[in-house]
Amino acid sequence: MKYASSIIFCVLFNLLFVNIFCTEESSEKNSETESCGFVLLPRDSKLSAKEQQCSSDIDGEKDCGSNSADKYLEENQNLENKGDNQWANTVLIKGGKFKMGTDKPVFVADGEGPARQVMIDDFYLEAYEVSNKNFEEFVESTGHITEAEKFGDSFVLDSLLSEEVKKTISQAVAAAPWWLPVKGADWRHPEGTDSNIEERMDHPVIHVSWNDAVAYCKWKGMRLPTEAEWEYACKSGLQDRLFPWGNKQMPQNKHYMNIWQGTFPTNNTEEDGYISTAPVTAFPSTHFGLKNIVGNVWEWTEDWWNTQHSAEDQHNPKGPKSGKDKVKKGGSYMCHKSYCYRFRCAARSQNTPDTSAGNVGFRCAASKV
Ligand SMILES: *[C@@H]1O[C@H](CO)[C@@H](O)[C@H](O)[C@H]1NC(C)=O
Ligand SMILES: [Ca+2]
Ligand SMILES: [Ca+2]
Repeated sequence: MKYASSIIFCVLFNLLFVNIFCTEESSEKNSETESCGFVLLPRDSKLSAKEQQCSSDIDGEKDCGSNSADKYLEENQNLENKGDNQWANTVLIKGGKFKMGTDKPVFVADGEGPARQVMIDDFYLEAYEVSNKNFEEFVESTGHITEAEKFGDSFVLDSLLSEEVKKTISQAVAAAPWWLPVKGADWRHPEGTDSNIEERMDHPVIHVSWNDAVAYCKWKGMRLPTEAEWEYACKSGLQDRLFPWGNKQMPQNKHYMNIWQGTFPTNNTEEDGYISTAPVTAFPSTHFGLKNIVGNVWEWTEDWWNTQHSAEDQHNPKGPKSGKDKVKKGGSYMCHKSYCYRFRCAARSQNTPDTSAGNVGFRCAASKV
């Protein structure tokens, strides 16, 4: 019972969280999964309650055999295996069949299920999230102006802001008051005008919208991965596992990704070494040679968001023809199992294509011709 209620509670709480960007549109929406009506729930009581109720361990399953996850990850790196690939730091993901989604969804309303058989063709995927350095090259060569720069603000986690910047902010996101719309926050100024990226050129670029991500990938002669490709890459050829290395969040009690340790949103104990973003090269590579595919920053995918999926077999599915939100995958440094257990490969979330925030980035893909 405790398990069931904690799941339900987490679902509710997470709906609050994932929908924070659309508070203005709440009146237009009516279905539960899309609604931002959850902003009406009092948040204070939820916070303390979820900490108690959502803490039960839902890893649930045995890990992937007795082999060390480390060994599995390191032995199978194929970063060197570039083949006929023209892009640096890109891996060839050999296609195959896999189970997309899960029949054991944590967040039913997110459309994590049902599990369905999906066939993926060979494709290329960048081994790393796109870094500030990469993005700077793009901006210097194209003059691209990001949507955060056009709008003049972007969302930043409150605890990362200076007191000076905090003082200037009068509004917060009702359902998620730790998100603050910060004037002047953009990819070069991740925490607003008094911040910069000088020491973070190897960190993932943030405050980039889906539209910005598409422009970058086009410039590289690439594209965003489909959700199916992304998830196939994340699952590393494993059947029905939570993470790229198996089912344990922390094999051998070691950190394999940049997420949140401590109590969200008040106390980040930084046990994995990072309070915010980590370099795109941090943490072990997955079986397919990818870094930070889960954690660090969320990654935009090509697909429009919906939560109803056919259980039929599919070949290179591309999601719905149209929609309002785009799918993002992998979770971020802000995710804690207690409220955003979305650093699992099958987990998903969404934002409008013009949304930007301090925990969303991307990596590019390309078809194998
Ligand atoms: C944060 O959590 C850690 C570990 O539980 C604790 O030792 C520390 O005192 C907490 N810090 C704050 C500011 O609450
Ligand atoms: Ca961290
Ligand atoms: Ca990531």
